[in-house]
Amino acid sequence: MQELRDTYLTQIAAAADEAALEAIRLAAVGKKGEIALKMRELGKMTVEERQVAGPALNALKNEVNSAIAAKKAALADAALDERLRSEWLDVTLPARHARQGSIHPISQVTEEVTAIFADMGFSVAEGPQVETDWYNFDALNIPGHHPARAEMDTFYMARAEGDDRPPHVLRTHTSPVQIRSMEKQGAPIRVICPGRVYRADYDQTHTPMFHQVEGLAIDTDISMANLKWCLEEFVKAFFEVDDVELRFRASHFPFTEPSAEVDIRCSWEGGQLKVGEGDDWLEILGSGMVHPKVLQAGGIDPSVYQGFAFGVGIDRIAMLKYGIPDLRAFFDSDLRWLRNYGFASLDAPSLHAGLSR
Ligand code: 2U9
Repeated sequence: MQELRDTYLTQIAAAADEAALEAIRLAAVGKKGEIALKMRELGKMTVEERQVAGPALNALKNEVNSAIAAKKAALADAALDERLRSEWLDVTLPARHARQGSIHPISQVTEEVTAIFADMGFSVAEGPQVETDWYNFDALNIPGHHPARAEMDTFYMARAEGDDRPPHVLRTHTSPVQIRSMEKQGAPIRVICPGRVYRADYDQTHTPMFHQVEGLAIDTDISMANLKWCLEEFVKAFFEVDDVELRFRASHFPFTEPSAEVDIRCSWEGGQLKVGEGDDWLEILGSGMVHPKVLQAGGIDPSVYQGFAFGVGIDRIAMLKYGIPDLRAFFDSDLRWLRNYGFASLDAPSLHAGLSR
């Protein structure tokens, strides 16, 4: 009996894990374990023998059970200690460097303008930045001899030597996209075309690449009154004011007749632009009724349809809305100026990536 006790207690002390412990328990005190077998033999003993062996076996069973329970608790403690040792986190370490970016003001303003016109039923169209001279000029009533071609400071693409076709151009406005939309979908049409445009011009207020949004609405009963209402709604929404006053100044563009430049009433108190009040006027866009020749070039019958069009310089209205004084800021890769004008960083990579956007 003593031998049995020593064997089991030694095995229990040496058990490496719960599984080993369970195997010992089954072999020792399980229903078919060694102690149970010995208990079954009690019946064959004399009364005297049984009085000694019975309590001894019971005591052994209890002792083995308690040794197993104690060892089980010790193993659990050791496992917890091991986890505490290996799974610690040093919260005092410096944070991992997160790459930071920001939405570009031009992108944000393009989205703002697009959303406002989308609310008024305009769809968005895009087109190539390298255009034929037909789409960029002729279709827009700017023939080869027209002074506007020279004035536009066009970038011409080189042709292969011996190729006498007229060169492609970097589009000088997004108007070609509207011609393409007219050809593709016909009238009626309500479309806005945001995008990059190019003119060989570089000074304080001009960069060789800049951004426009142009709009076009064509139907059987479109007038300048519709144009004015649309632009008023746009200006109110864009500058986030309840009221605006628009002033149409007669102008000239080859692709519209009549044409008007549009000013908004404003004040410049303390260098800060306030739209809708004050005694100043600020020019913000050009517009007009689409020239019949342009409708025709886009495959739309000018005796049935008429339409309005407008063009806005995105860079310019972005500067006005966000108080950005210098065009060069748009080409600066330093994020500090963006934060200065209130452009928040894009979501930084985080532990919750995928949930936050
Ligand atoms: C089609 C027909 C007519 C688009 C128009 C303007 C007037 C205009 C300027 C605004 C500032 C260019 O970026 S800017 O320098 N644009 O004044 N744009 S009407 O007229 C169109 C366009 C497409 C088929």
